[in-house]
Amino acid sequence: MACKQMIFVIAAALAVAFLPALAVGTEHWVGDDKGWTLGFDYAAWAETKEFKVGDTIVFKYNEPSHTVAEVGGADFAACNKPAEAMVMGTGKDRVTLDTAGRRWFVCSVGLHCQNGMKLKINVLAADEGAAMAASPAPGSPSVPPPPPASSLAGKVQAGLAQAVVAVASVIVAVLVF
Ligand SMILES: [Cu+2]
Repeated sequence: MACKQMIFVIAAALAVAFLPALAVGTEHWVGDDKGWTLGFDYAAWAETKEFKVGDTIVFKYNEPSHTVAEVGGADFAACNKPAEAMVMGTGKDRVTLDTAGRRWFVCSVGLHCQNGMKLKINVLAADEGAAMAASPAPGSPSVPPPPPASSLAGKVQAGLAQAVVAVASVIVAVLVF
């Protein structure tokens, strides 16, 4: 009996410890079932999605009708493809979103970019739970964001924090004066 309970507790602890590591990123098919094509609003499409570090985006199209070139923000705005830009053309190009921040993609064929084949996304850092489990990155604030006020646990925590601060202030005051 005790042995079984022990195994359950260990299994539960392991599950909690390793769940974030097992979490698999989302695969976003650009343009959903329309794919990477002319006559599609990729800005509106991107608005409906949430891109996170670890996710993948897939550009699906009939090659060689289109390409996918990753460019900088200014080149994106101007629909310019610099000579050194990385151009993909497999018809099913996968891009792993390995860092947080903005990324810009255009089709480098003809005037396709000017005609709307351009995608700008903002990649968010991995979710807070995973971020907090990992050691904080250098330069990142060590204080976790305050819990949402709506949650009871958050209110209790906030109350406790206030009490601790109040007690600490009293102790400091007593020691100083
Ligand atoms: Cu194109």
